Amino acid sequence: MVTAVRATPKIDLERFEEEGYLAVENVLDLEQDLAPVVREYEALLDTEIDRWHAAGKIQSRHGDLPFVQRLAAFLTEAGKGGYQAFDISLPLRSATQETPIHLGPAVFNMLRSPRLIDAVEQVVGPEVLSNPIQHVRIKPPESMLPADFKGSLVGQTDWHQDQGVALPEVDETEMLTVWLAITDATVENGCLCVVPGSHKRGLATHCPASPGSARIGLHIPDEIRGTDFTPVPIPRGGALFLHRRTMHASLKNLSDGARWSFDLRYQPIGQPTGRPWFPSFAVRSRANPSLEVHDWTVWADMWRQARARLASGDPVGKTNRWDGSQPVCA
Ligand SMILES: O=C(O)CCC(=O)C(=O)O
Ligand SMILES: [Fe+2]
Repeated sequence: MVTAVRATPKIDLERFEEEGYLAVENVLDLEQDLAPVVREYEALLDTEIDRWHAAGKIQSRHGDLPFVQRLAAFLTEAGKGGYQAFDISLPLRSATQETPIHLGPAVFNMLRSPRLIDAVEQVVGPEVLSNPIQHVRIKPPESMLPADFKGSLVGQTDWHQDQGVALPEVDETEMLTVWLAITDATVENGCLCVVPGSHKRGLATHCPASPGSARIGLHIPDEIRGTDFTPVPIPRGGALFLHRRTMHASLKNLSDGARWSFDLRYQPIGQPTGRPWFPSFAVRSRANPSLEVHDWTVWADMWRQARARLASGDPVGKTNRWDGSQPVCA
């Protein structure tokens, strides 16, 4: 069989620097990168449902449903805690030795996908670190989940800059957000929206949501953001590159299917990550290739060690710089 070798996506750096975002098509190989991730998560959903069912914490396995309906049915029964096992990161405050996290070979391969890293290298340079601020968001239709999922990883995301939700140590880090579409992301199913050029306006004040407000977490108030924004649909296998100061949010998933993405971050090796408790690793080093981590079990162990440290009560101070005391937050 002859496998077509597709050229590395050419990144329009000038445009990225001007607009603060760039849609990049065909970053992931659908067969080699994307399909294994989908299979890994289908198996994970089976495992999680078995685990919760065996513990008597859910009544049904929902075995006859397609993936996204099954996930929604499981989460509805399990509650918000049911999602943690799917994420590729840990909670900073409440981690215990038992806190689940998904650390699988298909996800690791995707993080290191050569085509993806070729594209990232054009922005970040030849020494590429995987920054540990990362999530998977498999968002079922809003109508399928109870209201208390609002503000969680499977709900709508409020306006923010990624620099604003990390510690100030990240301010000078050339961190690139890479948002990967596993399903087509459309206006209907809740693609991301950006404020073009907003990365040039500096770091905006972020406010914690006040209890009972319609906001859904740490967010940039509308007075600062303004009213203009651009939705950025991304076809499956494509990526949205975001500057760390580009204001962005997601729409709601009003479709009847899943809106599934991974948000990853990359940066030059040697700069602070903004999440010092979590492990980062060299994805590509032209200067010192021996630094690169190629084995998914090494990566998984790094996260398990981080979990053990957090579980042992290693003090986590503030995780971002905001306290809501700025007048605009009142
Ligand atoms: O997918 C989302 O809803 C939010 C993603 C995001 O904020 C990011 O990629 O930085
Ligand atoms: Fe973000």
